Amino acid sequence: MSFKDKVVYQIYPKSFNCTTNKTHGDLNGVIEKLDYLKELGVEYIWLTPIYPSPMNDNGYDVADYTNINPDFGTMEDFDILVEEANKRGIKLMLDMVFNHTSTDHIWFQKALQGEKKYQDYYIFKDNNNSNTPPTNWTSKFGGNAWEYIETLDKYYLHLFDKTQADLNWENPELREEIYKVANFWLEKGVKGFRLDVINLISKPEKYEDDLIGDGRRFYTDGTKIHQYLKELNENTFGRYNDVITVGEMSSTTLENCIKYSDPKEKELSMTFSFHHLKVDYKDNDKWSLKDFDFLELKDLLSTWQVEMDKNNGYNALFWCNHDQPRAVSRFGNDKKYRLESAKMLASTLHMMKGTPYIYQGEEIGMTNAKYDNIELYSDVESLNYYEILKSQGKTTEETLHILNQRSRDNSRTPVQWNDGLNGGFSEAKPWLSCIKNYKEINAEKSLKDKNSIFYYYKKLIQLRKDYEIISNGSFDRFLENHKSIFGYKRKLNTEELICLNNFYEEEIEIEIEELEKYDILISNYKNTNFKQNIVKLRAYESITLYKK
Ligand code: TEU
Repeated sequence: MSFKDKVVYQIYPKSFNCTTNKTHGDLNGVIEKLDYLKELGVEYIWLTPIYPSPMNDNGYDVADYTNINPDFGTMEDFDILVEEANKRGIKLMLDMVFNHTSTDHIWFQKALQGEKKYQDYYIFKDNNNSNTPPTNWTSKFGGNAWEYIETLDKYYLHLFDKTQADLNWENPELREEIYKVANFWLEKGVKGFRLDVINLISKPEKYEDDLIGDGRRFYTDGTKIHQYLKELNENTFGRYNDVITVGEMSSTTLENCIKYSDPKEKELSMTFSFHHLKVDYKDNDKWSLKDFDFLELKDLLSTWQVEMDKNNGYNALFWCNHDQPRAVSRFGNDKKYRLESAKMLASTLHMMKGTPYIYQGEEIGMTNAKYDNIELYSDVESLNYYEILKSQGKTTEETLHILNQRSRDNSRTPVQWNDGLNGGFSEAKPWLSCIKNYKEINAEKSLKDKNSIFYYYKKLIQLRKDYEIISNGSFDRFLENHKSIFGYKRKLNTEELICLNNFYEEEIEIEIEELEKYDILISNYKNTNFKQNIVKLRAYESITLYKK
């Protein structure tokens, strides 16, 4: 089954659409918007976790893998969602959080009560009267990665929040439990999985302090990771020929991603990697700001395009998700050139080889929340880092300025459906405040305007289905060292495609040989500015040329 001409839409249910006038979205809210998604043309939706959870990390702290969080609805609602989506040619992908569970999970609760069987599902280490954590590793959300349990006189590992305990994949019994979970959902008609931080599941044999880093080098792409993925594949989704999988790979390498996604390795269909989304981290630190390094961005994306292709790997393509700030606010201009830059970013990504992912609201050009008060933030990571940054001596103002750009809440705000109360999300006050610009930026308005970002995405999605060169052509760097244009060429037999994207305001002229032989496949300005062999690119202009 080929999925390479299809596009995935990511839904963060808590913020997508509410049908009960509560503070958060629900599964019926997704059902209600299926026609909207069909109109857009996406053929998969990925739902971030919908399982029972204390929601300390908005569902990534799973308390029960095979049920539905009552806040989102019932199992019956879920079955109806699968059925209704199917009717519209849309398949469902679920988020599988297999690196850790919530500490509310029955397995962890039994471990706490002293049951050895369940202690071995997690990573517990004896205190041995030392009263210091087993290693100095830091949690991804700040602070030490070990939590002490007095009644057991043991520590357990949590690479994320302290209510997210890491699972012990060394234990075959645990692995069997995980297969059961995956098979449960496959039997329900789920056609894809997004595997949360899956490259962190293989922990080292020996636990030691990291004297040069935060510990990640000991557990990222760990020694048994490929073996675990092969076994997971063989025992679950590998038994189907129409199920796709994408692994979220934290701080990974190209070599590993090639292996994760090479079909002959029988691991996963594709991988998310994040190097291109760190080009604005000063000294590789998320909480330290700098302007994005455009040449580095181009080089990273191009290298992954070329190398994955050459070696039989396959990329998932994305700018946005629920952990990232909005791309239009980050790499574009979310004020004067919001329309142009949102479309330009869309073309840059959608003309590449790989499977594009659209994160809810991206298709209407939603912006960062940029809350000006810490009270408005909700994310556990943001709240932790607010304290950490302040304790390092930053002022409240400086700290908020950083959160304005880096907080995961920037993209978790309710989807802006119309210009009514709370952007049409709910009549109740949403769990996370709506961005005030919903009167200007909303789906209803986008649907009425043929020139909107929505219809631009719709066209990109259709082009991928109509032109094999987009899903299958080779990728060649073009204008590699240009300081404001991201250009590349794609080739398939005699066909050729040239994608030109101006990432800045300043007008630029580019020479294209035999320009007259090309047609314009898509562009974000009404008229083009061609003179003989010269293409003039205005602020954030994007043009894709095509030759048979
Ligand atoms: O995210 C993994 C992850 O490490 C990052 O995206 C992280 O949020 C960021 O680097 C911190 O700066 C996944 C999920 O997408 C995320 O929402 C969860 O919080 C996390 O795993 C834990 O399950």
